[in-house]
Amino acid sequence: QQLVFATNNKHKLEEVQAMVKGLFSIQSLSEIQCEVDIPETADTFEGNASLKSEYILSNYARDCFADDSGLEVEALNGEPGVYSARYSGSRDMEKNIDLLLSKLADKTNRKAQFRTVISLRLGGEHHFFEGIVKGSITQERIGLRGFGYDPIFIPDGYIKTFAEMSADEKNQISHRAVAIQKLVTFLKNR
Ligand code: ITT
Repeated sequence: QQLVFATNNKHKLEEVQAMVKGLFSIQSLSEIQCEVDIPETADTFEGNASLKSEYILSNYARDCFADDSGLEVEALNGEPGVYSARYSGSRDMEKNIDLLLSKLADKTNRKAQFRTVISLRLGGEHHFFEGIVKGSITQERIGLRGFGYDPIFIPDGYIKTFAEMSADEKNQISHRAVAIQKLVTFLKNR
């Protein structure tokens, strides 16, 4: 089984490649010579994941999946949510994290969750898989690994951020791991 993974995010690609090793094989967008930044104009994770997978299906006629994800902060009514990649208006994660921490500065409720929605296009069918990990937002950045909001997110039951974990450790418990596990189970049962 070979699936195209419709992402331009090399961190997502690395994480998912490690998770599905030996189970199925992934082709990246660069491997199919796709250089486009697929437009994400929807206002839900499902909508954006669906746009990304649909682009590959209609332009390359390939079975594929896409991951749309983000951080949802309770005290900010779910922000940054689908706007996680461009919360400050640019893709600069330093600015995005600064903005988030400043909006939370006077808040005692630091609860948040990461959410991933995967859209799978397989043999003309369309399926979604969701993964959520609950946790809390730190006062400042801690740790140098991972990507995105990892330095400010501590998953429930842990005392360190995703950015302090090894890739293996994050890949055991992350939102993306939960969604990919559901995808793997689905593919196994076919
Ligand atoms: P593709 O759309 O090409 O897959 P992207 O980076 O634009 O890549 P999203 O639209 O799904 O991905 O934006 C998600 C943003 O949420 C991402 O840029 C990160 O800032 C953040 N994010 C997603 N998963 C994360 C994770 O596991 N750890 C930390 N931050 C994450």
